Amino acid sequence: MTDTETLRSTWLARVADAGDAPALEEVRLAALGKKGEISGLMKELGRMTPEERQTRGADLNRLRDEIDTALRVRRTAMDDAALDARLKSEWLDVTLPGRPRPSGTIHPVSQVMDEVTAIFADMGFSVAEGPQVESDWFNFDALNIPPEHPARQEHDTFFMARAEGDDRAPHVLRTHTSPVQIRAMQAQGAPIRVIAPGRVYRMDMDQTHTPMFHQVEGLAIGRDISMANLKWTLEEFCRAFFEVPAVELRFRASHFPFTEPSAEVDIRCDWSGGQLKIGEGESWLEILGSGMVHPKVLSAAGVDPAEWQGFAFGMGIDRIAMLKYGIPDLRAFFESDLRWLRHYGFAAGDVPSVAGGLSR
Ligand code: 2NL
Repeated sequence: MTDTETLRSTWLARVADAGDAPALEEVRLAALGKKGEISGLMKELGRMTPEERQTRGADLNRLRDEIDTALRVRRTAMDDAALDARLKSEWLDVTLPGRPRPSGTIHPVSQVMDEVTAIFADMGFSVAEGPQVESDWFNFDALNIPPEHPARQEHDTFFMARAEGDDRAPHVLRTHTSPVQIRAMQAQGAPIRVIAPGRVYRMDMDQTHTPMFHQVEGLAIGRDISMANLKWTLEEFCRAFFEVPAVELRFRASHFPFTEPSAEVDIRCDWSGGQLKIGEGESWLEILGSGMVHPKVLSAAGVDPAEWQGFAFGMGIDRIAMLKYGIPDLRAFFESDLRWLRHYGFAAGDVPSVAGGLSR
């Protein structure tokens, strides 16, 4: 074996034997570094005769290149192996199903309340809230329901307790959200456009009544607001709420102490096929009560009836929720049955929008 061949097999063996990157670097320095063996041999070329130098120089150059290539190949193999190991240890199955996280749902009443609010907000109504425990005056007197008026009995009112010997009229759990609108008129005066959604209470419990239920009332007062404005507003609301291209409403003369004239409003519908369709068919469904605000109610709220007039309406949220979403039993609404809530509840992302926009 020639000297160069010995060198080659020695150094290539050392490259192959290097166990890791630092060991390989040591081999590189020992062979090709400034003080490395091959570099040392190359320095000796200067002392040779030109003939010797030609063959020896070429041999050493080739040897140096071979060792250099072997070092690079080994280095790349080491890097690849390290990457493979890392990829193996950090392997992640992105197709695995996520861990189930318990999540609640939006109650149909909350959903419908938000939908109703969005539609009326789009028509320029603001939202007002007020206390659920009301004074007798705000719940009744201000709404033209004086003491001894038969409507007081019809309201099946829950009364709060009074201290022994205190014979002022007891406070009540509000039987409607009208007091909220009385308060809004007192605070803001006219003109005003407001809706009052919220909980109301009546001592009643059967197939179609719960002692607590939800109502939304609306009020629009201006200088010349009429039944015509009421009709358009309610038609527009029903069209948007029930998400149908057109609705037909029927105004039936009625009586409420707080409105004059008063009308109950029915919507055209179809029950054939066991499923409710709004806007077509031969049936009528009562959905709300309404009328022109009674002058006495305006006066009680500090608004001059000689200068201002307007409409008001009230509807049951639970009832329109049942109609829109096909929920059969009212009492299940407030039983907090998780299976029911999951079935009829809404996802948090299911935010209401005004369906189809409003026609103007
Ligand atoms: C119904 C009937 C109605 C009103 C509520 C009202 C409020 C004020 C003044 C006058 Cl501040 N009226 N609200 C008017 C007519 C009917 O509700 O059947 N609700 C479920």
